[in-house]
Amino acid sequence: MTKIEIPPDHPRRISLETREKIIDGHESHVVATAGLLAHGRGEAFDYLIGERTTEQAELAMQAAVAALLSAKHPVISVNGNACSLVPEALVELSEVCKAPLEINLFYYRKEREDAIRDALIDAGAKVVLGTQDRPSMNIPELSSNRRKVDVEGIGAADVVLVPLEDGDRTEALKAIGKFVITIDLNPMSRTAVYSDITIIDNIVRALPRMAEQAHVMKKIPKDELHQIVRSFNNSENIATAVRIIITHLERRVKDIVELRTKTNIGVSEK
Ligand code: PTJ
Repeated sequence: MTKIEIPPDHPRRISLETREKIIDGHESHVVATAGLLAHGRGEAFDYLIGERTTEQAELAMQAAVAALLSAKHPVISVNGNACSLVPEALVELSEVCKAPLEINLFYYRKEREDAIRDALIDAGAKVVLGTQDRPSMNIPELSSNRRKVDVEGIGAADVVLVPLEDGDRTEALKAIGKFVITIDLNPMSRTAVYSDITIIDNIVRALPRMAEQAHVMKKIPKDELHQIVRSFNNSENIATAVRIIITHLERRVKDIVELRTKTNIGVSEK
């Protein structure tokens, strides 16, 4: 497969490099074919929020890290897209928060499970839960492949981080009493709406930042961490994220009109 050379000064360099990672992940069976489409949807929403981490997302990340650090049994669920984009950050966050990584796939194929496990081990993971040779149980509320979870992982967890999810499982995890954290660029997705903490940001920016925050926040006493989680309001968080998109779009419209006026684009000679 011929790789494209992305010029260092290309204005969309980061976005194109991230796209290459997803394509590579697809070629090595880490990413499902549907994962390519899910990534495209994420790209579109990232464009709408201005391809940056907002202050609001930073607050949501803080609350999420506080929840992971203060949990009795936190777990990080890993799918193909998350593994292809941020394997090292997943391992780092897992280690700092003592939250095991569990592979949990919507489009299950044994070769995908093996490829994801190998990629996580290459990134430094010592233990990977959720593989077929491990004891499993079913989430009764769910009919998809994601029903099957590791008994020592999501099965026993009180707090679960589920990045880039489909909505059904978030609802099912909530129905069995888990505290659910998600990372989803779409503030209107069912996952975003049903989670306890929704980080509306690109996983490529959010996960490394959360690992960084976890190194600092692990020194905070547990009761203060609980307080950070309790004072976080996810309804306000989601509403603010939608308003940020609206404001960003209004600014973009102004910029576009100004640019076209200045450069005379679209002014035809009559
Ligand atoms: O690896 P599998 O088999 O478990 O499948 C994983 C996918 C992602 C294909 C599966 O969970 C799926 O179909 O998900 P959805 O329903 O398409 O939802 C994915 C959500 O993630 C959408 O709301 C996207 O906007 C969002 N998203 C995509 N890329 C990113 C993202 N959010 C944050 N960062 C991204 N890079």
